[in-house]
Amino acid sequence: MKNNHLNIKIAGGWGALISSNKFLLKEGFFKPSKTLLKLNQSKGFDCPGCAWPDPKNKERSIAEFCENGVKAIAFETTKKRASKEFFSKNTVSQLNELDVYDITNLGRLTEPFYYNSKIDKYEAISWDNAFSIVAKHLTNLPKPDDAIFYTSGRTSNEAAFLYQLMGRMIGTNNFPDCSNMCHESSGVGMNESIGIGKGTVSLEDFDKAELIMIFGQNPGTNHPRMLSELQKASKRGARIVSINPLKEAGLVSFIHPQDIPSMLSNKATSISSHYYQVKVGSDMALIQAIIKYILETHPYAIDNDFISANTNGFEEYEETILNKSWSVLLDESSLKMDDIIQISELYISSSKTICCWAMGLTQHQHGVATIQEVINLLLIKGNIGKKGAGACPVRGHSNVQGDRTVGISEAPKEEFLKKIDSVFDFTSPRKHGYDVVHAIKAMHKEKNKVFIGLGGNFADAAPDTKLTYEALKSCALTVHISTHLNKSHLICGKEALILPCLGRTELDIQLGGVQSVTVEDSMSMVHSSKGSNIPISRDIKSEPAIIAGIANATLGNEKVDFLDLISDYNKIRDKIEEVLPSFYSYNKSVLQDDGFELYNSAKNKVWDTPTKKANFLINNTPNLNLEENHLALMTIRSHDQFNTTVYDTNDRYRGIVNKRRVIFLNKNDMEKLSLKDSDIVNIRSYSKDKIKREVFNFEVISYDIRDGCAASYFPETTPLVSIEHYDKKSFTPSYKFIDITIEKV
Ligand SMILES: Nc1nc2c(c(=O)[nH]1)N[C@H]1C(S)=C(S)[C@@H](COP(=O)(O)OP(=O)(O)OC[C@H]3O[C@@H](n4cnc5c(=O)[nH]c(N)nc54)[C@H](O)[C@@H]3O)O[C@H]1N2
Ligand SMILES: Nc1nc2c(c(=O)[nH]1)N[C@H]1C(S)=C(S)[C@@H](COP(=O)(O)OP(=O)(O)OC[C@H]3O[C@@H](n4cnc5c(=O)[nH]c(N)nc54)[C@H](O)[C@@H]3O)O[C@H]1N2
Ligand SMILES: [Mo]
Repeated sequence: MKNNHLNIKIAGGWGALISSNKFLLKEGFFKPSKTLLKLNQSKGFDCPGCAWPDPKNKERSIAEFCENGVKAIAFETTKKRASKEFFSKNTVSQLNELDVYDITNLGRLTEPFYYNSKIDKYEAISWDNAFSIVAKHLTNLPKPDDAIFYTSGRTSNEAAFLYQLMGRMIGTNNFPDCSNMCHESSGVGMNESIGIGKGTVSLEDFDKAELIMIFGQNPGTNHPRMLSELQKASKRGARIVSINPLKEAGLVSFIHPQDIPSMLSNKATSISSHYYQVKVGSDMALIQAIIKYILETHPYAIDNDFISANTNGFEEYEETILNKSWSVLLDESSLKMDDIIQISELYISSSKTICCWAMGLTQHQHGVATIQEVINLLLIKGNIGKKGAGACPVRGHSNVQGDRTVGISEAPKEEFLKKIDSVFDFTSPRKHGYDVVHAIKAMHKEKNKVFIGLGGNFADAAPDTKLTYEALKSCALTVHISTHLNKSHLICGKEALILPCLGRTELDIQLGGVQSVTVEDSMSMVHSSKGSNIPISRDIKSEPAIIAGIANATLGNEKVDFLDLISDYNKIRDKIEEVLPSFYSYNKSVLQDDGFELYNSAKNKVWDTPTKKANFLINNTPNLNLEENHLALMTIRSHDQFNTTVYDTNDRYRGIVNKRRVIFLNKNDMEKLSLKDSDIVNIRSYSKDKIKREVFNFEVISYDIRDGCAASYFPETTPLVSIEHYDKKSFTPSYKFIDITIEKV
């Protein structure tokens, strides 16, 4: 049986160029193309795609974007509209019959809409009426904690800061965030280990690293501009080790679509020098095995000076690892001894190593433990706080890191709350709030809550789809501040509102003139973003203006004059600086071409932990054994989607054309299960709550994926994710390890 899906091993190249043009044409070529010239330029706007940083201004090309950035821009500048005419023709029940591609391609929202449950339709409503409905609910809450304020990471620092202020003035810390489903395990794990929840590398470190290890990440699709750094590193002879159950084209080789000679000669650069296909979830044991091998056979490779000056708990950690049996570790790590020796020797011989990771490590029940093991690996050779080395959690949404920095957190630090209290003269609540998992459980159990979503698509992003839908439907009011129509708008509370907002590319004019916002990338660089396109409708507002409208209607202007703050966003930034001194001279610094870098303690070998040292932390490896004929399913992104937005139904690097209901399987597993390519199957998952969760009619695709593992796209397979399976410290759902069986239809 010939398998076409194993042959695509080059990312970028002509395919990327052709695809970019296709998306520009689909959405009306001229406007998106013109918009692209401002993308990621110092006087332009920040890409609404991923959080990968921009090069220094003088090194930026005129086209500082990737194929998937083009898709994001084409999508935002689309001609399609979800307008009042559109809603008058369709009931919410009818729209709910559509699949995720159809719903997310209905277009930009043009004015505020209120759900009329009598006729099951959205109808236009004025902004003032919309704000009063929200205010009526927020002022009549039985208790402040009945309000839930969700945030998605595209929101600017300014909007996020106002949002958390409003929520805390109402009296709650209920700020579930897309981060809870994403890099929370990195934040929680690193905070305990090294006293900061952010990465410790800059873009320049990629020019110096001798070894780059990439765990559980698919940069070819999700951070395509990272491939340029990897390409440079590979060309100068750095080793790149990929650890991934699935062979990802972007990690194999790459042609930069803006490199004309390479395009003409079709000459690709190899990206990974080494590729290890581990079983899903086994990275933690693998790292322990590497460390054990080094401790046993090459103890001289350990950086004892660094360890004694900077760390705590090494002896105990060393003893634990040395006492672990090789047979157990080998079994758990899912690789052969030869592989472990090879990776260990690469690590030993490198004097500067960067470890990168994304969702393949964080979205597990042992996500935090795995991240702490990565940090242990870096610490044994002093690879934190050194040029060319460090920890690189590659963030998702373009401002997910910034939102956290300015206060979107259900578990805020006391120091932050104290500052908020003194700057704004009120007492903010101290009780920690709900993360995503606990918000769903609370909405489901207690009913009649008020749910507000600042961006995002909670209904389809959160785990356990059926339960999440029931939870949202049981709310007294659901409100979504959004650019495009999505499923969350169709899973209505008893009352429901859609409040449409400007996108990144659009001109934002307030009383004080044209405004810009600011964002923080994955490497702690803060810079400004200014849209210039004429907004798609006169009746949409900026995110800060919508929040100020709600806050003003709910809280008045006695303590904080929200409407005055949004007249000129410099005023919001001044307040951010008052609360967070690391934003020193904020309004001036963001005007610099490259913005400014926030202070990063770990990078300076200052360890902001209770021990004042970097901590070696010991965690138990999980039991990942499955019953006979069960597989571990990871839910992943296709090349043509941005989280729950499906731009198109192809996945070029994996050879998938015009379909999404597919499941990637290893040939040996297919043989064992008597399956062949193109068979249609139902998938069932198993969880400790014993609830039967199923999805139907997926096509089998044989793929270069590790045996015992399977992969499929979300959100189609999210109904399989149990609400009970999450990391007990970060509360991140286990989207990457779902115990499943497959049944042929
Ligand atoms: N174009 C585009 N860009 C995006 C996004 C998008 O949807 N589209 N989303 C943005 C967001 S919010 C995020 S968080 C990032 C996500 O970026 P990624 O984390 O790259 O996204 P995923 O598709 O979840 O891919 C997870 C990868 O981890 C591997 N993997 C799964 N489980 C394991 C495991 O147990 N161990 C190891 N070693 N590997 C594993 C999978 O094979 C896959 O290659 O991308 C951001 N950028
Ligand atoms: N099964 C499974 N589920 C997952 C994951 C997984 O790997 N597997 N990954 C998780 C991860 S990493 C993340 S980050 C979450 C993502 O969760 P979310 O951030 O909630 O979801 P998105 O799909 O990114 O949100 C898309 C919506 O945001 C709105 N939007 C777009 N741009 C803007 C803007 O500029 N402003 C405003 N206000 N709204 C805007 C649009 O209406 C669009 O429909 O999903 C998680 N869910
Ligand atoms: Mo994410």
